[in-house]
Amino acid sequence: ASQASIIQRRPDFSTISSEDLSYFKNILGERGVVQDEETLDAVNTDWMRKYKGTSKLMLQPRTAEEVSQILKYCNSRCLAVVPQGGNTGLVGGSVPAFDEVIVSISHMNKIISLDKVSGILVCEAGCILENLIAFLDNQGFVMPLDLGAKGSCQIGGNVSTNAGGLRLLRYGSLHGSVLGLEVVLANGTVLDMLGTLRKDNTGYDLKHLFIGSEGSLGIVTKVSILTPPKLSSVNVCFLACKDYASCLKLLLEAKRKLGEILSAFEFLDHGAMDLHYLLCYVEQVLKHLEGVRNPFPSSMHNFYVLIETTGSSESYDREKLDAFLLHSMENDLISDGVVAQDITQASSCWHIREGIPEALMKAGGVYKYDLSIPVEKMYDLVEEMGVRLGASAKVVAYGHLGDGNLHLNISTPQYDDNILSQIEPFVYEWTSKHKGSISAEHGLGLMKANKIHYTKSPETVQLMANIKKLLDPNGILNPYKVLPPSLFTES
Ligand code: FAD
Ligand code: S2G
Ligand code: ZN
Repeated sequence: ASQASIIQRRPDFSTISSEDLSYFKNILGERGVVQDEETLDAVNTDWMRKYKGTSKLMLQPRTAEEVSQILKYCNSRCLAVVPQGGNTGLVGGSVPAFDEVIVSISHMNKIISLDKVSGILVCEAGCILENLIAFLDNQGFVMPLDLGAKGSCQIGGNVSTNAGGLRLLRYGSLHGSVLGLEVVLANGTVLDMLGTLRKDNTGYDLKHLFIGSEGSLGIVTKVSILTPPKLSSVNVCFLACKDYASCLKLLLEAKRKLGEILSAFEFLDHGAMDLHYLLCYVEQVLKHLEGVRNPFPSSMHNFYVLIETTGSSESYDREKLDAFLLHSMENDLISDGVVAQDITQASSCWHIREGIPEALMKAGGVYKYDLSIPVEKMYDLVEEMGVRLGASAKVVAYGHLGDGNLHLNISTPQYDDNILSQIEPFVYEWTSKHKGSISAEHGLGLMKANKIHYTKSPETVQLMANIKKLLDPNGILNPYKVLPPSLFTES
């Protein structure tokens, strides 16, 4: 809301009328047109409860054809829309900035096909990530991404934010694993790019435009994605390091000694481990890690690393992992740690890492910065931020160290503009100076639509705006997000 107060609602956008409602009821039926207060309150508010829109209408199409009819009509009426998946986005992209019509993809959640040899999955965009993970598990495959929001986020939202997550180190970006998309454009055109081929070099590969476009270029209605085979041997260890330099040495050692079986390398600092709610969880976890002494007493260590290996031979993998751990201990890269003995212990270790965002939300207000930074420099920013803020806020750092992705979170009892002014623009200027990215995986949304210049050149941003104007000339798709709104107001 504070962000939207800086921007003005575009006067050329219409407001919904009774004729509009009749039209939508006619194509979607009563159940596809939602106006009840309680539901609207939820879908107007983002996961962090930081952004709140004033939409009076949510539409729930069930087919790409219905999405096409909705967009064609909204385009002709100049009604702005915001596509919404699981509403777990963290940059204010999934909720209206003002009264945009919410187009929820949730009811488009069918699995269409799985090629059991190639592992190519075709499904509707509203499939929840966790459901796809479960479906594939029974078929001997895995999703090439996993994130803490898997219980709610949808594959269409994952594609639209080019989500990274906990397995990118092993399976790469969605730009590599997504083979095809069906997308509906602002004028209602249904773009069938739903190829299932690994190699297709016929013309411009347009699907990549929509991966990471955050609902600003089209609505994703179907996804075709390459899913890797599920392997039999998974090991998870949770290790403690005395300093950040040891974490970096450990990362290099893991890449060298674990090599092809390394499937995740996550880190969290003392500030993260010290979050009250996370500590409570650790106590809970340790209760049922019988006989495991607590290697996590936050007072003793400064950094924690979660390493996962995934391979096809338990004995081979354990031999590599044991050699790696022994070498790391002998060279003082780790000061303590546990190796999960079974799937329960493994998921408990993952829950500690995945539980940080929730723990932060319970601690009060949180300012989130999802940054790509050269790993050698990454923790310098955390320390500088700590000096800047002193006792006024708690600086918490964690993230996908294997990808050079820092999640810098500033935790305060409540949101406070004085704190914000000490963080921004410093954090963006620092990142830009170190040739980093001000958004590694969460996208730009509303929060950073005016910040893209810290990472992209003016010519690049202008070309993005030209593409946006070509595909959505009336600007009705997720306006005010991703790119500076000033590029779309008639000067
Ligand atoms: P939404 O939040 O509904 O929407 C996100 C954006 O995509 C919006 O701009 C929306 O307009 C657009 N959109 C959604 N669906 C469509 C569609 N079908 N067509 C076109 N546009 C669409 N993100 C990461 O990258 N890595 C992480 O590790 C990670 N961990 C998280 C952990 C937690 C606890 C939480 C709450 C979030 C986390 N996120 C992470 C952020 C978020 O989960 C991802 O951005 C996710 O991909 C959003 O999916 P969604 O379905 O919730 O999309
Ligand atoms: C993660 C989740 C959001 C955050 O946990 O990997 O992407 O920054 C984040 O808390
Ligand atoms: Zn993340």
